[in-house]
Amino acid sequence: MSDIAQQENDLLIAIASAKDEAGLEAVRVAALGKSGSVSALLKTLGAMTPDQRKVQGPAINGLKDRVTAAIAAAKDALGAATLDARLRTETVDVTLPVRDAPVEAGRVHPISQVTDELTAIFADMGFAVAEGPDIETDDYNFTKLNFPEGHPAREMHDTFYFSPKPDGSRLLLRTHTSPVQVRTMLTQKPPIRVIIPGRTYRSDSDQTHTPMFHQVEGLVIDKGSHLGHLKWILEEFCKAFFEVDSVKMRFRPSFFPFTEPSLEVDIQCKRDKGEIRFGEGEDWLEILGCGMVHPNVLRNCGLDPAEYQGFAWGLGIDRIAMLKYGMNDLRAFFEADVRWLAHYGFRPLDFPTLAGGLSP
Ligand code: 2U9
Repeated sequence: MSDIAQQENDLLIAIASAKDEAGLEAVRVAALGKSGSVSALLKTLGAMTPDQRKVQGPAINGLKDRVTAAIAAAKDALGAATLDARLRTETVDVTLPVRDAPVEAGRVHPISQVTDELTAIFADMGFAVAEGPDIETDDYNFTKLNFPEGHPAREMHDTFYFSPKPDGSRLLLRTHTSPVQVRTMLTQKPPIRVIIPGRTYRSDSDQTHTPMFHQVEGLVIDKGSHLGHLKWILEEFCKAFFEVDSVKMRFRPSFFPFTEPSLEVDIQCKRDKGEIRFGEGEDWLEILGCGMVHPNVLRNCGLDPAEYQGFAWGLGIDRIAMLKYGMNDLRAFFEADVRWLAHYGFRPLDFPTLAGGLSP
């Protein structure tokens, strides 16, 4: 056997006997590396005569090509065997608990949670959600709602005004979500059943007031709607929201420019060591305001009070969130402290529904 044939034989045996990829790599370096045996043979070509090179060139290059191909094939085979071995030994325990994903770590703010809860309750009664701009005109925020020019009720709202325009008119940050009802009446034909949750603004700040706060207001306009309907809706809402079987409600006369008659509503509760429980007890807690839509407001919004009647109500979302979930300082709602949110926030996938339960 020639030297070249002998070397090929030895190398093919070494390649076939390599037990793993590291062993195979050692054979490759010993044959094809810079100081490898095949590389050494290739280097001898330079010192040969042209006739010798004609014979030895193809023989040595053929050796190099066959050894290279054999190493590549062995590498593929060893790789497949390694993968097989890993697949046989590595197992996944599908019964292990899932690690916290970002969606699990994040928390829903109590205001968003309570807004979702009350939207679910009113949607179940057939109400749609309406929205409108935070920046409003004096006309939609006050005039159409029967606040006469210079009326003290305008001052009571502690309004944030923008600088006057050249014509003297001033835009403002809406002081209630009521302008959205005005916009709804001006653009939709009755029957109307809407709720409007949203941001509202008044220049006021202490433990129970923040310059920006959240309201939800409701409006029903139809032929023949009356206070009995309103009382039923509010009672059903309170039972569903506070998750109790019965609530006692007390309706007291009040005044709002946009409703006549106007009423303030208390619900029965029990105060116990700083905790409030609903559906029991002998105490009363004011929860919302309501009334029949004032005929002037209906007329201002293009409706004939002889044909259509309506009722409306309004309540503070922040306040009912504090009551339901036992938070006592409203300012913490807006400080964006993730530790507070981790404590008081809600899990994002526990979306409130009437069927599945409102609160976790
Ligand atoms: C239209 C007609 C009537 C909405 C109403 C109240 C009574 C009310 C307050 C509760 C606490 C606001 O967040 S709060 O300070 N709201 O008492 N809101 S009736 O009445 C309307 C609204 C729009 C066109």
